Amino acid sequence: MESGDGALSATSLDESITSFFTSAPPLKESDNLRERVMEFVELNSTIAAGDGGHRKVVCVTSGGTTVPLEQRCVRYIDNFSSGHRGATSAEYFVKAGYAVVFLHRRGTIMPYTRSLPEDPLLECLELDGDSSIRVRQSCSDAVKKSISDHHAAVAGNLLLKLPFTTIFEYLQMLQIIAKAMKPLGPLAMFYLAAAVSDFYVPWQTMAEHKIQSASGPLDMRLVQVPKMLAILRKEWAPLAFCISFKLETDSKILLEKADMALRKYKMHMVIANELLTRKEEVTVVTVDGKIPVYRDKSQPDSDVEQPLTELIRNKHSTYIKNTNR
Ligand code: 9Z3
Repeated sequence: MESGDGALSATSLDESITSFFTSAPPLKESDNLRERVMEFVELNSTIAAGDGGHRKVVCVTSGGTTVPLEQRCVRYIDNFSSGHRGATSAEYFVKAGYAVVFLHRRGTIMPYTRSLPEDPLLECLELDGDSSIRVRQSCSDAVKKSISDHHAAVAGNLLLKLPFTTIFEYLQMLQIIAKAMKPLGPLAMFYLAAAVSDFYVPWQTMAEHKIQSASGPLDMRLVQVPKMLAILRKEWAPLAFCISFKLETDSKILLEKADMALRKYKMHMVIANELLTRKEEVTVVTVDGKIPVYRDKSQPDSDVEQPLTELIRNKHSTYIKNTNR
């Protein structure tokens, strides 16, 4: 059943969530994933942070989810996201002392690789005689920095990288991560930058084999992906600080849609961004008002994620203080 604005009523939403999870192909190695996340969370929850409290943990989601059209998938629908927002933000959160669960689309930009060329293996390495390999001088500084920052993050238990491809994997993994982070209460944060499919083909109605073009035009029914933000806030991790992103290409509807998402899913913040300007500016939408955040254009290597994550960290700290009172 749909309410006036095209949204599902609470009961229908519950039903569509149950139906999504029961019909999704089971996540491979889900027990192993749960154990790894729980271990990461537990370990970090015992570590004291500089501010006198315990270490905060953020789940950063990054990259787009795919919607398979066939069970033995040859074709799929994709959602645009290079992974730049998520990877860059993850680096800043680690630098600020957060432990980061990085739930990312396989093959998209990873933390600490931004300053490397597109094909680092072939572009940064060269043969040194017949049996040795060395780093090209031109790449040397960038490679050293990437390796040492990445090593420090992983060795310090500040970065756990978990890849997904499909919408089924993404939502099942998000549920596992959120439930594992629930005991952290307000110290947990969700920074949901992944571009999540709005429509999917339910597994049981999906063709098993490659769809044949000889059968004529393709007629296929896509079902709405239930919005998991509501259940994340209500059940999976009710005390966590939750930030979702709203992407539009039409600036006229962007802020209104972000405001709707904030209220409807009870997010603490919605970050509104437009596809073309997303690297220059975003607007942080909260119940107290809208804050524009810009990249510092006077600095050639600057990015919008630096001021954005700084603002978010401050809001998160205030939230923790207010929640613990
Ligand atoms: C975003 O809006 C991200 O900022 C971008 C980042 C995907 C634009 P890049 O990875 O781009 O740096 O290339 N992510 C959320 C998009 C999304 O699917 N939001 C949903 C919606 O708009 C709400 S959960 O309905």
